[in-house]
Parts: sequence; C-alpha cells; structure tokens
Amino acid sequence: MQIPTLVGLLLGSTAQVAAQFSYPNLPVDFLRTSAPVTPLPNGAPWGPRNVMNTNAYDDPPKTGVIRTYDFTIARKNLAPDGFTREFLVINGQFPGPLIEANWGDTIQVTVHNQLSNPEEGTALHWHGILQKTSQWMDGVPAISQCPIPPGSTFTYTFTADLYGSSWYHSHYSAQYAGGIVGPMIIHGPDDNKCDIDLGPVLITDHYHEEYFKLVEMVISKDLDAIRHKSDNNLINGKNNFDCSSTNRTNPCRNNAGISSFKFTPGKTHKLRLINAGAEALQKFSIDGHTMTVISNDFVPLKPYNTKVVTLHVGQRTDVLVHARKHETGSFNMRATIANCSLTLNPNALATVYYGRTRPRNPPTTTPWPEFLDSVLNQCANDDLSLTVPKYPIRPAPVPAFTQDVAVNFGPNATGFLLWSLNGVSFRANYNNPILLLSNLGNNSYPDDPEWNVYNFGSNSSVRFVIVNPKIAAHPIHLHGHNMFVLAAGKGTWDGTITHPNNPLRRDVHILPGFGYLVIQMKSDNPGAWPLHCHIAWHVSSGLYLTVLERPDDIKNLQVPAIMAQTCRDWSAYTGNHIVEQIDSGL
Ligand SMILES: *[C@@H]1O[C@H](CO)[C@@H](O)[C@H](O)[C@H]1NC(C)=O
Ligand SMILES: *[C@@H]1O[C@H](CO)[C@@H](O)[C@H](O)[C@H]1NC(C)=O
Ligand SMILES: *[C@@H]1O[C@H](CO)[C@@H](O)[C@H](O)[C@H]1NC(C)=O
Ligand SMILES: *[C@@H]1O[C@H](CO)[C@@H](O)[C@H](O)[C@H]1NC(C)=O
Ligand SMILES: *[C@@H]1O[C@H](CO)[C@@H](O)[C@H](O)[C@H]1NC(C)=O
Ligand SMILES: [Cu+2]
Repeated sequence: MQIPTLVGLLLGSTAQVAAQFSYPNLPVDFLRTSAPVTPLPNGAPWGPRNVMNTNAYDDPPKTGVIRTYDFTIARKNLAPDGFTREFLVINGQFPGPLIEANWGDTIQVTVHNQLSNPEEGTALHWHGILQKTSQWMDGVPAISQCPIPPGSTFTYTFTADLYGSSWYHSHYSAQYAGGIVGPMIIHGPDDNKCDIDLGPVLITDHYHEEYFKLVEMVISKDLDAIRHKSDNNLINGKNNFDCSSTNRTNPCRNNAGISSFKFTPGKTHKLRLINAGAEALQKFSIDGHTMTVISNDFVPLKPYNTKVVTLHVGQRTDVLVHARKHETGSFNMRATIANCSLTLNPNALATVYYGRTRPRNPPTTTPWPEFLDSVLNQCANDDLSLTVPKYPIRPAPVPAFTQDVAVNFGPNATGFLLWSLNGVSFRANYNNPILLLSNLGNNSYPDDPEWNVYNFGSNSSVRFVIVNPKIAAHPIHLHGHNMFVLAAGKGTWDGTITHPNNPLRRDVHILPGFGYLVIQMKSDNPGAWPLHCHIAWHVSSGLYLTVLERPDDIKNLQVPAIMAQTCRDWSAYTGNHIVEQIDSGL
C-alpha cells in the first residue's frame, strides 16, 4: 500500500511526472516495455469524490499531475502469432505502450510520425475521453484536426476526465488494424472489493495481410473481397498459429506462445477486457470460473454475474474473478470470435494458472456450455435490464430533437459496395476539419454532402433512432459523450425504454442485425463528434456521420494555434506528395 503521493495532492501546481506503470506482475511482454515505473498513488488524489457522490460528467477532479508519453510511429515486421507481416507500431511494439493515469490527471502524448515506404499521415484518438475542455484533441483527422504529416510531431494534451479501462488508436483510415493500438487505464474510485488488478486484457482479431491491402479489398465491387476473413485472434498480442494452414510464403513459426495470468487462491482479481480489434465481435470466458461484471466502458455498473462477456469492437468490460480457494491447476482463458463475424481461426487462448510458475503444458479444461451457446447465437450485448449504471442519471424524457438514421449497404453510382447512413456514404477531407471550420464560423459545405455533418444547433438533447435492415450487427460509437442507451433489439422499436430513470450509459453499443438501437445524448459538450460503426472496414466504407453540437459555442472555443499550424503543415506536405485516400479516410 502506498501513501497517496504528494504530487497528486499538490492541487494547482503542475507537477511533471514520467509515465508510469503499476502492473509489475503482469505476465505480458508488451507491458514490460512500457515506460519507467514510479508508483501511482493507491490513495485518492481525486479527493472525496466517489462513484456515488459525483456526476463524473460535470465535475472531474484536477490533480495538477501531468503524465507524459513519447510515441514514435513507424513500420516494422512482427510475428505476434508466429506469422511475420509488416505492422505499424508505436515505439517498436504491438500492442502499443500502456497509458496510465489517475482520474483528473493531464495526459500528454507527443507523437512522432515516422511512417515511410510509403509515407502516411496519422492521428491518435483517445477512446472514451470526453475532451470537454479540449475538443480539438479528439484525434480524428478531417473532424478535429489535420493529419500529422510524415516526419512531423504533434503533442496531444487532455484531461483524464472519466475513469476505468479504455484504449487509444489511430483514427486515420484503418491504420489501427495495422497495429496502432494500445491500452489506456485511468484509475478512479471503485467501491468493489478487489485484491489484485491484473490490468488490461487486450483482445484483437488478427490479419496476415497488411492493413492497406485489406482496405483495398474492402473498397471494392466484389462482395467476396469485402468479406475477407481474419486469420487469427490474439489476447494481449499473442496466440499460436498452425503454419501449415496457410500457403502464404511469409516466414512463419509454430507455437509462438500465448499469454498467461497468475491467480492467487482465494483472492479477487480484476481483469480489464478491451476489444481493440478491427471487425470481430468477441466472447470472453474462463473455464471453471464465474465473472462479476462491474463496469462497461467508462461507466461503473451494479455488479452482476456471468460466465461469458460479449464485447464488440471498441467496447470494454471490467470483471472481477474470485479465484478458487485450494486450487493448484490451470485453466483456459478464452476469447472467441462470435459466429456472426468473419474469421478462419476464431479461438484465442491464454492460461490462467495457480501454481508458482506457469505450467509447461496447456490446460485441458473445457468451456462453459453457456459460452459455446453465446458464440453461436448471441450477436448482441447483454440485455439492457442487466446493465444498470451505479450512479443514476435520468435523460430528458422528451428529447429536444429526434434524428432517424437508416443504415444501408449497396453499390454507389460506379458499383462500389459501400455502407451509408441516410443514403450518404461518408468521405473525409483531411484538409478541412469540421471543428476548425466551425470555430471560424463556417458550418455549411453545400459542395460536399459526403462529409455527412448533422448540425443540431442548440438542441439541449438529441435522440437517435438507428435502424438496420441488414443482417450484420454494428458496434455504434459516439465521441465526446457517454450516450444513454434507451433501447436495442430485433425488429422495430415499440417505444419502450429500459430503465427510463437510469438507462445504460456507455460509448459503444451493438446495433443488432435486422434491428434497432435508440440512443440519446445531452448536449453538454460543444464540438464535432463522430458517430460511427467501430468495425474498421465499415467506417472505411462510409458508415459514419458527424454530430455538430452547439456551433454557437464552438465559435467561442479557444483553439490553440498548433491546430491551424498542423493544417498548414499538412497542406504543405500534400502540396508536393500524393495522398492515396482510397477509403472514407477514417
Ligand atoms: C492459397 O490460398 C488461397 C486462400 O486460402 C486460395 O485462394 C489460393 O488458391 C491458394 N493458392 C494456392 C497456390 O494454393
Ligand atoms: C452460425 O452458426 C450456425 C449454426 O451452427 C450455422 O448454421 C451458421 O452458418 C453460422 N453462421 C456463420 C456466419 O458462420
Ligand atoms: C464510388 O465509391 C468509390 C470508392 O469510394 C469512389 O472511388 C467512386 O468515386 C464512387 N463513385 C461515385 C460515382 O461517387
Ligand atoms: C465553408 O467551407 C467549405 C469547405 O471548405 C467551403 O466550400 C464553403 O465555401 C465555406 N463557406 C463559407 C461561407 O466560407
Ligand atoms: C435542432 O436540430 C434540428 C436538426 O438539425 C434543427 O433543424 C433545429 O434548428 C435545431 N434546434 C435548435 C433549437 O437549434
Ligand atoms: Cu458496422
């Protein structure tokens, strides 16, 4: 137990603290290469705030502590499952370094774009962060900034304004499917009893093609190319692969190895499950163990027990697992790609072990029947009646405005099979970020309908009724907010709201196939906020719109000069380099 560090208590001062790492026992190589270790205060630099007495959206603490990180993005060959391919990596590693902070700290990440052969722009998004005092730091090219040109550096600075488990990723084309992803943990109040925090469990579907080739397949007239399958599935960047199952000539090594997690008998362990993949809906389970769900995304929940957790792309779930009392064996941890996603090898395994050292042989345990059933049959999140936020908030019963949104898929005028929202397949213009145009007073682009911007003016709340006439389920993500999830299901919405006085809040929720999703936001964050499907291939082919929230207030935001400078730099770069934007750009 550490004493809350003084730096955390020096409110008002700006203590500079090196990035740090409080999971020394994590049996995961990628975290060992993280930043130097200085202890995070186990106490509460967020003061008397706790889960139940604080509306986190209105009143984040200010600790005065800055957590600094330095990221260099470049290309590198890696073989996480034994099969070698080119990655886009941060500081030479995949997954990227762990970002860790306390609630109310300032996170500062300096990004060096060293992408070459070919060169590409980039930009990093901090998933789930509200950015209420730094809307321009959301990291979405064409929306909140111009891309960081090759050879350039850009520093992101933002408040750790919510707490829990999340991740960060490139939002430039489908670059994150090429490897630019990493976990982000913000320590905050938690009234659950937990003995051991085992840190992030990053789950990623994995492709043996380089990401740009995949985008070329996705932006196509050929449905078979669009429905390209992932080759494998990884837990914390690891899994085995049978090299004889591919005819590709890349170097390939069998038995690359899997992740492992040490359980201490009788203790309660926290696992922070994060789906940081490109396409796959994931199912998570541990043989012989029941889990207690304690939060979804950045929202603490009333605890409930389950044997299987469903995570679509972008979603996070924190679970507590009570270790068995007199156990010395080992058990399979499973992340399996659900039947509604596209893959050749759905099963990622890791080992949970109780002995002093990890066992030489893999566990022989069998999955829960509920897990196998869920893999085959449930392409939706848990029922909304189960997922109830601890801190209750009642959304406006009658929203100021309701926007209907119809998802669709079909050929454009030249036969490319694209996704669309209300008939528009989104396409970004990297040179004209919507937020920065709005800050200059320009909210209309009559020549560019494919920018798909919805200006909601000063409406105090907006409800979205999203309907899906196709079989595919979509993880719908809204930036800048935790959306109220009022209803989700198959067929047509009958107007019923689950827990109208305290509906689920989170930042990604599954829109089921042949179904609907009804979400609502409170307009408490003037900005330009992406609302999109988090499947990398779907946003690449247009399943995207921008929520323009309170433009009259955007005009008054004090946007730092570096944002305009980055656009001048991007403009200069594109003046003498061709940018190959074959997809929507995001
Ligand atoms: C290699 O595998 C791909 C896909 O599995 C298949 O389409 C192709 O025909 C195979 N090529 C050879 C030479 O076997
Ligand atoms: C899902 O599972 C069912 C039942 O096993 C099977 O018939 C169906 O083809 C599967 N669907 C996909 C997309 O794999
Ligand atoms: C159809 O989509 C493709 C891919 O985005 C694009 O290159 C093409 O210009 C589009 N066609 C029309 C007529 O907009
Ligand atoms: C606003 O920006 C768009 C895109 O650059 C441009 O086409 C339009 O003319 C601008 N409107 C005004 C009033 O400047
Ligand atoms: C609310 O949003 C709608 C749709 O964009 C817009 O037409 C209306 O003017 C907005 N109302 C206010 C008060 O801004
Ligand atoms: Cu989608």
